[in-house]
Amino acid sequence: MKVNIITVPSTEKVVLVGLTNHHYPIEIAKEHLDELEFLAKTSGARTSKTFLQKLDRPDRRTFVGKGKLAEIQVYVQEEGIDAVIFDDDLSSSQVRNLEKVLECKILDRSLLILNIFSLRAKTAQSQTQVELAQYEYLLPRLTNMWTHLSKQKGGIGMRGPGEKELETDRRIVRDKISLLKKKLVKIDHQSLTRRKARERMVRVALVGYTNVGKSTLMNLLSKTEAFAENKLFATVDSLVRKVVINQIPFLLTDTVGFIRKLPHTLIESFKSTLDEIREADLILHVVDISHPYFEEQMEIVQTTLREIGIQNTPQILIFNKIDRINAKDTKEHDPHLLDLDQLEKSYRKNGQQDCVFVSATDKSNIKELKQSILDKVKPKHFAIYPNYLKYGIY
Ligand SMILES: Nc1nc2c(ncn2[C@@H]2O[C@H](COP(=O)(O)OP(=O)(O)OP(=O)(O)O)[C@@H](O)[C@H]2O)c(=O)[nH]1
Ligand SMILES: [Mg+2]
Repeated sequence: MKVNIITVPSTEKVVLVGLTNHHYPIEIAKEHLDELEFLAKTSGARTSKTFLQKLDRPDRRTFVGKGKLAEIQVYVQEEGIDAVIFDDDLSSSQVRNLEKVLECKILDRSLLILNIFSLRAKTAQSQTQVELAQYEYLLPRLTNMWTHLSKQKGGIGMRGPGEKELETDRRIVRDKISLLKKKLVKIDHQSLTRRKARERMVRVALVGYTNVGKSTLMNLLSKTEAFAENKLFATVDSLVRKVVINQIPFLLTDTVGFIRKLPHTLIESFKSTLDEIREADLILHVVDISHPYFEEQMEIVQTTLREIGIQNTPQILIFNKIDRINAKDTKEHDPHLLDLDQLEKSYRKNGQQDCVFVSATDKSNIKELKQSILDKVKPKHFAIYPNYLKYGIY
């Protein structure tokens, strides 16, 4: 059996639904929906319309209120919409209720992210990790997802939703989960051996929100071709390259980007990929400074790092894409944008000693970036190889 949790083929027309309230004022809620639209586009779908409702908390039965639901229903029917995507996680009963009214595919942000990850995963390791995350997502929702999925092409089966079948399917999914976990242990063991076999070298990891330019910087620093693209989650597997600056070698890792509301099952099952970050001696936290909400993105990255158990690894903050805020027309567009000197001062004042402002595409300030990486890597390198220092090899 292969679970093919709802996918979004490129031909599909979708609508997006989110809430605004005192947690998410209208500006922020709109930005979240913009990001959801970018996720949908990355999945290959076309967004026809977005709906935003002012509601303190999601309606227990249908996420949005009755009136809004009726409005969405009319639109879905008139425009022949294929799927409705909600910005927050839906419970299984919400999915069922919404499906009854809207009569089309119902997805939430987590499912969409899982979908993108499964399209992007290239290695056996990341494919297994994503598949595990999908089954883990599915298991608690199986009761009602069953009807949901069984109506759709690529669902997990085509039989009716009788209790007995449901029990059988729960068992099948549980068996599958334990099988995948076993498979992952084996793969993890191999990659651990590989990591151990690497030369003892200082390890540096590129970390950041998705689409900030991590892979572009990786390419620049290591002169390789990591896959970079203006889509979310271009990178799902990690890539490790040896980089040498002024004769000091170190290993640089480029890995999966973070995003708000990253499904927990994904964090769990990507544990071994995230080990690359956990084992790093230095974190390069890349920020897209041209993004209007870059500070919220930074916060999400720091929270996710804490969630995966990374607290004290030294960091360099790399503010990337300065070409976009230097560009005159962007400034006119976004008058609140930013005096870089001011920003640097305020970060230093807040105890962040190392920050660099760069553009990976027009290669500005890359020399400064390399110098600040070197300043951090050098002492660690000589701590591993003290004799080199003693004999004055460098
Ligand atoms: N204007 C501008 N664009 C940049 C810069 N750096 C990267 N980009 C663009 O930003 C987009 C995303 O770059 P990636 O390097 O794929 O970003 P990433 O952080 O690896 O993204 P994920 O792997 O999806 O998490 C691409 O279209 C890049 O060309 C920069 O300094 N300036
Ligand atoms: Mg990338």
